[in-house]
Amino acid sequence: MAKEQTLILIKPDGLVKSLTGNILTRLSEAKLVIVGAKVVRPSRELAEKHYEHLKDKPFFNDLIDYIMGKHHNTHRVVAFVYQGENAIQKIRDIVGDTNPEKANPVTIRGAYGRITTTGVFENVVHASQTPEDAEKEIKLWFKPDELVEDIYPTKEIEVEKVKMLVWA
Ligand code: DAT
Ligand code: MG
Repeated sequence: MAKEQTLILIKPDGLVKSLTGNILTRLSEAKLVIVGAKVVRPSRELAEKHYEHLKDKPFFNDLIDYIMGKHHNTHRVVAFVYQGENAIQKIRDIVGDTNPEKANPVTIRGAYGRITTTGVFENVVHASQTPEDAEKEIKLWFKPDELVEDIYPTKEIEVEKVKMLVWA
């Protein structure tokens, strides 16, 4: 089997519950390699693109608010790209079912997730479901030079007059 990549997000509930260490320890059971990692403040645009496939669902707006941290008084998500053989399935097995109440209790979502009284699935982590999803998601959350492996084709572009923040 060829090497695969997968995007993992530690969602705001995972962060405010201080679960980062536990989650990374659990994910390390998959024996994969981390090729990208960063803390992100997700914009609404990024959140909506990430969950584009669910835009017609009744829970879409709540889902966007949740991933943007609005339910947890934060605006942080930690993003990782893991690489290795069969990475997507291996990680999904450790992460567990989408519905945290249905997830096996030994999985991350089963152990730490909950459904709020308003019906939001607070399931602690995101993990890509297919190679196509993984490619779309990794390209959304990471720039090519933020990964230590060249996993998708890149191109060089020349830019003029770019505004960017630098240290004052
Ligand atoms: P997954 O996150 O397991 O890949 P998904 O892509 O189908 O699942 O959905 C993305 C997120 O949307 C999921 O993590 C939680 C939320 N969600 C999915 N189905 C839901 C439902 N029936 N009610 C509330 N939230 C739901
Ligand atoms: Mg999904």
